[in-house]
Amino acid sequence: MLKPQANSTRELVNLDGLYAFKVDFDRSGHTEEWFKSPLQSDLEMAVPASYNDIFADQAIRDHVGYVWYQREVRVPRGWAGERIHIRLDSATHEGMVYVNDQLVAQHVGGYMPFSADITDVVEAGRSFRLTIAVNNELTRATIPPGKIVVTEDGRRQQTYLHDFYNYAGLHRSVWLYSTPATAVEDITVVTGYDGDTGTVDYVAVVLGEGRARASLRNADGVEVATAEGASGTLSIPGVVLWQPGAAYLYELTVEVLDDGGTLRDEYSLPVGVRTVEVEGKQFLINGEPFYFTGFGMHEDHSSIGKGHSNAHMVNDFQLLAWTGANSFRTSHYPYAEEVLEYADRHGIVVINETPAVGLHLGFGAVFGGIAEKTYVDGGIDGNTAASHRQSISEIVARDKNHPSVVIWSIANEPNASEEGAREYFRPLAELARELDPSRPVGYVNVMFDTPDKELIGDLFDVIMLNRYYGWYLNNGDLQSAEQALEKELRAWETKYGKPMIMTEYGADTMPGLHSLYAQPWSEEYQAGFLDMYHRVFDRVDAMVGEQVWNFADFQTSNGIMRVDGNKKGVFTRDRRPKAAAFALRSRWSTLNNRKPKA
Ligand code: GCB
Repeated sequence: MLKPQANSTRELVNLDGLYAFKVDFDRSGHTEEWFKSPLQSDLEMAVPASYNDIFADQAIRDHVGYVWYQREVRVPRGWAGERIHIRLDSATHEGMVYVNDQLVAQHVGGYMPFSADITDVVEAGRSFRLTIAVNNELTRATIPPGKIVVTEDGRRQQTYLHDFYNYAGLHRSVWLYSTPATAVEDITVVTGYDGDTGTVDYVAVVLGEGRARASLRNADGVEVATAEGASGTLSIPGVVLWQPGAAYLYELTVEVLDDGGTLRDEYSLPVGVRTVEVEGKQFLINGEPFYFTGFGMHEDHSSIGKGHSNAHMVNDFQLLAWTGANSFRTSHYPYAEEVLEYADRHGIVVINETPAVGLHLGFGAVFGGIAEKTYVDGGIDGNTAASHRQSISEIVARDKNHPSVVIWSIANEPNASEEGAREYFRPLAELARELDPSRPVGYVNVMFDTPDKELIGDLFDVIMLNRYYGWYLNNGDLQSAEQALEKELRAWETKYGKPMIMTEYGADTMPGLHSLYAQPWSEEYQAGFLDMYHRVFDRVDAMVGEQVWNFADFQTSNGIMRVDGNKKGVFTRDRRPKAAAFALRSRWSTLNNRKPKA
């Protein structure tokens, strides 16, 4: 799936800004056909942003169902004869797009782009009414799953088993773009090298009749390789590899020409030449053992919620660099494409995660309900699996060409010990491998599913663990926590002998709370907790990475475990450092992608 771009054959118009906005409180928007006329509402809403924290209105914040966005859009007059498309970079969790009176696209899955060819319903030089209905509902058939409960007085409430607030709306950009009739529809690249010769295998999907050719330019804009055809291999003598911390990008251009040699379409893609492999207990990037440092993150900021903002993104990447982090995980959903593009350009390594979080119905007890069995009809069943397959297919389709992405994480903390887990996960692991044989695949394991109980690790290439010894277990006793952690990590190492990454470890911390003692919630406790984990990681061979939970404090749903959200951030929600940030900076700044010796 190619991101729209402007070039000599394609045009692109950004549709971000203010939209008329109406909340569909009594779910009448579709029956009353709100898309057929101007929305009757005084509210306006900014795109991109979550709408929940924008209005000082509890009913809007808690609304379960559709909200409607609307604006006028003018099609540039020069677009006659082109194919015209509308694209939403995301609509969380379902988007229905109307052009004037007509439904042109519908998509479920809140963190992925979708588009529609609207050539037949719009006209160059004329304007149209764009209406977008966005639904925030999560059910057992969606990824992530959730459940809507109805209170005795008839209010619908959204429940879910994941620890971040269910922000909704148009979180990413909206675009109008043109493509020629003969067009490059998709490109897949896989890179490698032999000695100092790099290879870029490319496969382009071309719509319409034409002759395709490919060329590759280096970072100075000098052409270094060419090939004829819609697929082939480009060879780069004296290749400069894409390395963690030292990104280098070539530019691949695929062109389509007609019989007379006239250019019909072109599309350019940044390409980093690098390899990723698992060998024994090591994780190799370009054949060298790589040690992950960094965080699990969230797309989360005050006011805008999960809305993408380039200013916040750059600031977050600067703070990653400041701590010396070389990687992060897109916990617990795919982030905006701009984030991966930035990581590509700056040599940051990414564990890219689907939105499959909360697939453990035993967690009901933790989130204020009851513990249920997971793999039963009406629970995590065939309907959930169908959406999960869609999530995996879409994340690979969108992100397969990013050199920064080195692992697909297909789920966070699913139930991996209950009967049914293998049956559920085997086809999903196979699907991920089939869609992308070039990258390791993993899932992230929850603390209840210890090596003696866990049933699915052999289906994956890497073992990714979230552990909270010293917080949810052994709270306040880092000595016992250290022993328990080491014992468990050694058991994993013995069981699978695969590379292991700690994808979450962290302690809730109140900024400004200090203590001489091992006092949970204090800044010193958080720093001491992380230190303890690092001592253990440095002693266990198979550990190939550490990603602290979390980069920054973030918003969650209400609950007895959270005071205005999750406070395990090393930075506060407004990105001020806690003491642990300085401790991490001093450890990570000296590592240079290598594990320290114990
Ligand atoms: C976890 C989850 C993460 C939570 C975290 C916590 O295991 O993966 O989403 O936020 O624990 O702080 O409880």
